[in-house]
Amino acid sequence: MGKGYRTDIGKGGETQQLADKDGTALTTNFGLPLSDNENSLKAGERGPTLLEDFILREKIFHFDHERIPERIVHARGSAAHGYFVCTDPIPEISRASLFSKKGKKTPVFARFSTVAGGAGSVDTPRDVRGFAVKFYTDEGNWDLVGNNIPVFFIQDAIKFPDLIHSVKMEADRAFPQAASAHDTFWDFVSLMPETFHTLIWAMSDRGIPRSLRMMDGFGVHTFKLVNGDGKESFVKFHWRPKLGVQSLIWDESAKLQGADNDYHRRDLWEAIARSDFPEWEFGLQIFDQKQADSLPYDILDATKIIPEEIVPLRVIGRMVLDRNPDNFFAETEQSAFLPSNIVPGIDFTDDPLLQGRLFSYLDTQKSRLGTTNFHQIPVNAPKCPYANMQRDGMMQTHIFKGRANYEPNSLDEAGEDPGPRPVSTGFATAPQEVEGRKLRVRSESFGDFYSQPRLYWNSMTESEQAHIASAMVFELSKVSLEHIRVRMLSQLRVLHEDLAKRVAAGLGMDLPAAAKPFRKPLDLPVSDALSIQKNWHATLQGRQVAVLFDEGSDPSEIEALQKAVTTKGGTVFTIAPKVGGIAMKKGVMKADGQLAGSPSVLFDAVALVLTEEAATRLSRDAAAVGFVSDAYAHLKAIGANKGAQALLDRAGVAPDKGVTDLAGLPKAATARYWDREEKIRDLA
Ligand code: HDE
Repeated sequence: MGKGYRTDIGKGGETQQLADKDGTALTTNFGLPLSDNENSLKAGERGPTLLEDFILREKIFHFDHERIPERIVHARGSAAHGYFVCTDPIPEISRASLFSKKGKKTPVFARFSTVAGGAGSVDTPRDVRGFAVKFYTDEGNWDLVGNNIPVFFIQDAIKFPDLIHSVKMEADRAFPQAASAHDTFWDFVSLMPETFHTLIWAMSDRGIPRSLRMMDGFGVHTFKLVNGDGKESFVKFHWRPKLGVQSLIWDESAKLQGADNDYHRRDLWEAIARSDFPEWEFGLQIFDQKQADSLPYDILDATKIIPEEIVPLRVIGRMVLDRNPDNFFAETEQSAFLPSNIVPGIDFTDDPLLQGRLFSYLDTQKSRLGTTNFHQIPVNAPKCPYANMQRDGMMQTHIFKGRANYEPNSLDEAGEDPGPRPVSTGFATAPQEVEGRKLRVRSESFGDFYSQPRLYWNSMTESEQAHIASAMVFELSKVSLEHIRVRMLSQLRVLHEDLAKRVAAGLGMDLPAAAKPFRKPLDLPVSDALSIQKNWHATLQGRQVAVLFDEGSDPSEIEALQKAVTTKGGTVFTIAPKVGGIAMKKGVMKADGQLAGSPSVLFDAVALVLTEEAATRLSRDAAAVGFVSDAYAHLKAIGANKGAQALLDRAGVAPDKGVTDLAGLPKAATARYWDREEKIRDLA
């Protein structure tokens, strides 16, 4: 019987686990040591509980208030600590201290999120992903609160509440959760063509990332960089994952929602726990006013990208996430990101979406974290000294000394501490000429809604185009009001006739007349940088191979595969019908997972190491057949030994480049087999 095992409950706590000899004493919140954590105070052994029981009341009172309001958007998130290191200093462009020296390290906290779902919702819906990074610089916190898609749905902050109301669960019925495939979202977007650029990104494979470690990040808005002489440049911020961008197949992402609700959260946590640290390059697109004026769109419009072929990325640093949070609530949940947190050397532009965000994020923290002192929560506090005359408020934890809570003061003349004062090197807004009439309008330079989504469509591979068209068919098929579908089709005709035709055919609807655009779309030059498939990293790093085995399997075949995969940076997860131990050709082997609970959607490639007998037996098991047929349908590499043939046949696997013997699997597992798709799925 283990230490502290209790057999005799009910006598008043004398059999509890005790910390008398070692360990930490259990106390109330005010330090009173407790002798019993099992029983409330009662009038008589079976009698009513007494109001006097302050210990019970304190415990329940605290528990009752454990939850705080979740974020109104981006509620579902996962985060990690790490660092940013400058690899190419840019003092001639920005005086920001974190970019000043090669090798300079700045601690960071990064939080990734979905947008629409609640805090407990699934990790793999079709959605934009948040990509928020807090840099704890030596001149204050800089929060780059971005997304994995470089553009946003709307141009002006005043439309944000409407956009979010439309995409979240519908107001009367409270469904669907974490999904854009419903009437109100498509009603809104079909009426607002400025949404189309972000919409086509979200409908593409970018909307269903394989892993948080395999997503781009973007600052979205144009910002300013300012050097020590006050010279300004425009900039767009980019994060590029070391593992390359990878995405799921839609059917896979839908199945993952059942197989592992925490698929992305677990993947991030486990990678860091095994020291396989996620990493991104930090790149800048730097340009000046002249270049900005030469573009056929407005750099203040957050629905536009500047293709990398026009302004290339200059990589100046990298971010490594190397530490999981110690406590989810204290750190991830209470982290507060503010686009208004900038540092000397970085400044805002007049992008009307950004300008609205500068208010919203500060404001929302008061309702979420309950106090104006949320900056004192450790994850939010700067790591450099900070001091001002802000005082008091709920949950004040600083004990300020002296009388200097106003400025200017002359208390130093009386020998008292005068407190902090402004410094000449402190932040100064980049001066800018502003004149004009007060107007509630949208600039005409923001008026082209179709050219860039068309550019995106034209830049995709055939397979990526098929995914976009099919995603739109899927989503619009869930729209019950026909006039919304018709309106969307008429809009798609302006975006691209081919896309409109394919979506109409997929829905089984006639093409309506085309919408009348405010400005006729341009045919912009294709940007290969936008395609995931054209930029695929053929690597095993970060990828996981599942190995299915059963009675009689040869352990040496599994070991050889394990070695080949791990030496190339991949990981292996073994699966068998039972986890407790399987009698192998030689000895007994325990699996990491049980077959029914470890479907192939969780892995990047699968291996079958089976005897003929086991393969025949497993051909009658739906979990085994589904394991193989799903891997095939999700365009994954399948490696099999000779014995496994019966299971391959039963699962309908036809030979192609992605179906190989065990020796060929480590190489095959670096890819997905897009060509296979037309053989197994009707795409739009
Ligand atoms: Fe946000 N957004 N947003 N957003 N956003 C929030 O702030 C808002 C926008 C983004 O991990 C909220 O602290 C407005 C663009 C991320 O904690 C809220 C507008 C981009 C996160 C808010 C936008 C983002 C948020 C909710 C239109 C990419 C999660 C909780 C003007 C550049 C941060 C919170 C985290 C969170 C408002 C548009 C990214 C309500 C008003 C564009 C990554 O303040």
